[in-house]
This record gives sequence, C-alpha cells and structure tokens, in this order.
Amino acid sequence: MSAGFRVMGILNVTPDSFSDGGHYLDASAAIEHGLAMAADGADIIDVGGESTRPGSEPVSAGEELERVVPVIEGLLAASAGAAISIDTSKLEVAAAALDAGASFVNDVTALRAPGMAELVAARGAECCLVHMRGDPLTMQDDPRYRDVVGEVAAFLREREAAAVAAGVARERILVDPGIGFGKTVEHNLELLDRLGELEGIGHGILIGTSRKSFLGALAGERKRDRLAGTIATNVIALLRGASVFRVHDVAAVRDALDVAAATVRVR
Ligand code: PMM
Repeated sequence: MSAGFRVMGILNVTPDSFSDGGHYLDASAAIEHGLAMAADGADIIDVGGESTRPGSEPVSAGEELERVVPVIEGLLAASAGAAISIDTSKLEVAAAALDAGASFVNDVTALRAPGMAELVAARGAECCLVHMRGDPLTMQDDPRYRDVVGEVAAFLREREAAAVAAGVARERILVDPGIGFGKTVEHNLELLDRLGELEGIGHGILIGTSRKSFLGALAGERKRDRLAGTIATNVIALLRGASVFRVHDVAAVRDALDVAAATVRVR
C-alpha cells in the first residue's frame, strides 16, 4: 500500500464499547474481526481492552491484559498482514502487548504514565500522542478553550518534547488532536477544519472521528448510522494533512480515501 496514508482498524475488546456492543469479547470473534479488517485494507489493527468513550470507568490492568493479549497473539499467529497497535494508557498492558508482538502504542494520555515513554523508546515502537482534556469519566463536563487549536497544539508540542527527551525517535511519533476527548461539537469541527495547523509540530497526524457522537449530533433528527459522517470527516482530514485514519468501517473509508488521495495527487 503506497498511497501515502494508513488506515487503522479499530478492534475494541470491551464489553461496554458503544460501537461493537461487546460482540468481540470472545477472543476468537475478535481475531476474526481483526483479520477481516486487514483483508479490507487496514494497515494497522488497534486493539483496545479499556473503553475511553465519554463517561466510561477505568478497568484493572489484569482485566485489560486478559482481553487484549490473546487477541494480539491470535492475529499475529494468523499472519494478519497488518501491524498491531495497543490502545492503552497502562504501562504493564503496553509492555505485555509489545512482548506479544505489537509494534505501535496508541496512548490517549500521550505517554503520561511513568515509564511509558521510556518503554516505547526501548522497544523502538511507533506511538501516537493524543490530546485529551481531563479523563474519560469527566472530559465532556463543560469543556472550554480560549483557542482550541492553539491549546491542543501547545499540549502536543509539550508531550512530543517529553517523548523525545525519554528517547523516542522523532520519526516514530504521531500526533492526534483527540476528537471527542473533552471537546464540544464546535471544538471538534474547528480542530478538523484547522487540522493543517498541527503539521507545524513536525509529525504525522492521526485522526479518529469514526462513529463519534458529534457526527450524530450534526445529523440531528436523521437517526442513521454515522458512516457517511465518518467518511466525510476522514476525507477532510486527508485534505488537511492527516496520514493515519482510525476507523471501524475499514473498507468504506479505505475506498473513499483512495479516491480522494488519487484526486488530489493529480493536481
Ligand atoms: N478515540 C477513541 C479511542 N482511542 N485513539 C486515538 N489515537 N484517537 C482517537 O480519536 C481515539 C483513540 C474512542 O473511540 P472508540 O471508543 O470508538 O474506540
């Protein structure tokens, strides 16, 4: 896949994930779904054992490990053909996932757990630094910013500097504005529209809009699924410079991005 961008398929192995309703709690069903996403064109499979949706409660490291490790092992044993990412903010979960063969740490707390940045550095893993205001339990309680893009960029620059200071190679770092993580509908839209301003940080940009509630809010009375809004926002993110797209609906988004990328390449 030389399209210049990568699609990251979401594999939430949690009982409370709003998107899969807990269908993938059974490891073999999760592995099957991951393989299907790889066949649909996912370059990376993002395995997560703790929900980070607004209002969700934390789970123990032991519980998270039990959910994700068999799935990572199963995907690699089946030669999924996609890189494996671990979506966690816990050091021991990231370490066990890397031991099992993951090569990417997707941490919505931007490597703030003690030892996390050092672990990513020591293993030579790729990582994503995500902006989140507060924590998942409280992040949607009246979020306010003076300048959402400026504040998100400043946070990401600070976390990037901490990661580099801990020894993470610059080219292994992606940044992500954290759509929905302590943001109103307007904040999310402004971050998407001004996404190009984050290019100044000097890293690839990862974007996660897939099926998020702001898309439902914009659709108002029309209670359809959020796929059309997911595609629209990912295409806009591509045009604004994003290079990794974290989505549930891999085939549809991959097709849309391939067409959009081919179109702008012609210019
Ligand atoms: N969103 C969720 C979880 N992990 N990781 C990154 N890097 N960016 C995101 O926007 C992001 C994430 C929450 O969505 P989900 O419950 O559908 O996984």
